[in-house]
Amino acid sequence: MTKPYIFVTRKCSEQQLKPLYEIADVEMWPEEETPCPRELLLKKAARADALLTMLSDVIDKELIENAKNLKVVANLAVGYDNIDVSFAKSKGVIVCNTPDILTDTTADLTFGLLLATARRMTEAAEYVKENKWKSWGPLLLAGQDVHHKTIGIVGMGKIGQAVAKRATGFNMNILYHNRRRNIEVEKDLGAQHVSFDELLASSDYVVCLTPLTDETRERFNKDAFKKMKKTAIFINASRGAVVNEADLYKALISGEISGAGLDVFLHEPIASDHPLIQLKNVVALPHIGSASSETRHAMMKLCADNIANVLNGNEPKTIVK
Ligand code: 8YV
Repeated sequence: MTKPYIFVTRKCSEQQLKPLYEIADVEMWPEEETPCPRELLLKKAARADALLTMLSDVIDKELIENAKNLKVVANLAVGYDNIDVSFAKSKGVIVCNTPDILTDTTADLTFGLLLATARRMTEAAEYVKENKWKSWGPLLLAGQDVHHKTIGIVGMGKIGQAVAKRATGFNMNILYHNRRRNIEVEKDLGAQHVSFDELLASSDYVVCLTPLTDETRERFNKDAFKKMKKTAIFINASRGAVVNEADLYKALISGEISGAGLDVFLHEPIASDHPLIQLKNVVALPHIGSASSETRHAMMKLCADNIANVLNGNEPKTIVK
C-alpha cells in the first residue's frame, strides 16, 4: 500500500513532526520565513492526504476543490480565518487548529505589548542604543501608568481571560465586551460586561482579542476611535483586518487616541515604510503572539498529532467545529 502524502507549508521541527514521518511521506517547504508560493501549494495540495498549514496560506475553494485526496488541514494557529472551513467540511475535509496551548504565551505577549506601549519601552530602548541618553530629565520618556487603570477587553475568549488574569495582578479595573456574557469570569476576575461603546468610552487600554469574522472586520474604525479617551491606548493582538488602519493612523496623528501596540496588520509583513509604523506612539511587532520556542514546538506537535490521528482513522485532538 502506498503511504499517505503530507505537505508541510513551512520549515518546522522534524522532531515535533515525528508522528508523521512514521506513517507517511512528508514533504516540507524548506523556508522558515518565506511562504510556499501559491502555485506550488496548489500543486502539492492536489496530491496531498494532509496539509500542515500556516496563517499565510489561503486554503480556499479552489485549493480544496482540486485536492481530491485531502482528508485533513492542520493549521499552526488557533485562528483559521485563512481557511474556508464550511467548504472544507462540505468536502469531508477536517480542519484542525491549535487552541489552549498558546493561550498563556499569547496573553504574556499581549500584556507585555500593553506595558511596552504605555511605558514607551521600545522608544526608550532605541534612545539608549542610538546614544541619545546624555542626561536625565524628570519627564524624559515619561509614559502612562498601567496599574489601577481600566482595561477593556474586546473578545473574552481564552486569551482574553488570560489577559484579564494578568491585569488583576496590576490592580486594574476590568471591563469586557463579548457576544456572550461569562458569569464565571465576572466572579473570578471581577470583570464587568459592558456594551462596545461603553468599553470604548471608559477604558484606558482597549485590547482587541476577537477572531476575524464578518462581524468584527474593521470594527475598530473612525467611529470607534472617536469614542475612546484621548489618553487611550489601543492594543491589537488578534487580526489586522479588525482595524481600519487608515482610520487608526488618523486617530493617532490627530491625538484622538494616545498610542497603539500592534502585533498584527492587514497585510503581513507590513511594508517598512507604512506610515502607521513610523509613528513614535506606535509599538509594532511582527505577529509574535504565540512565538515562544516552547509554544511553537507544542503547536507543531499538536498539528502532527492531529494529522496522524485523522490518517489513522482516529479523532483529532483539536478540531474546528
Ligand atoms: C499564529 C495566531 O500561531 O494562533 C493564531 O491564530 O495568530 C498566531 O499565534 C501564528 O501566526 C502562526 O501561524
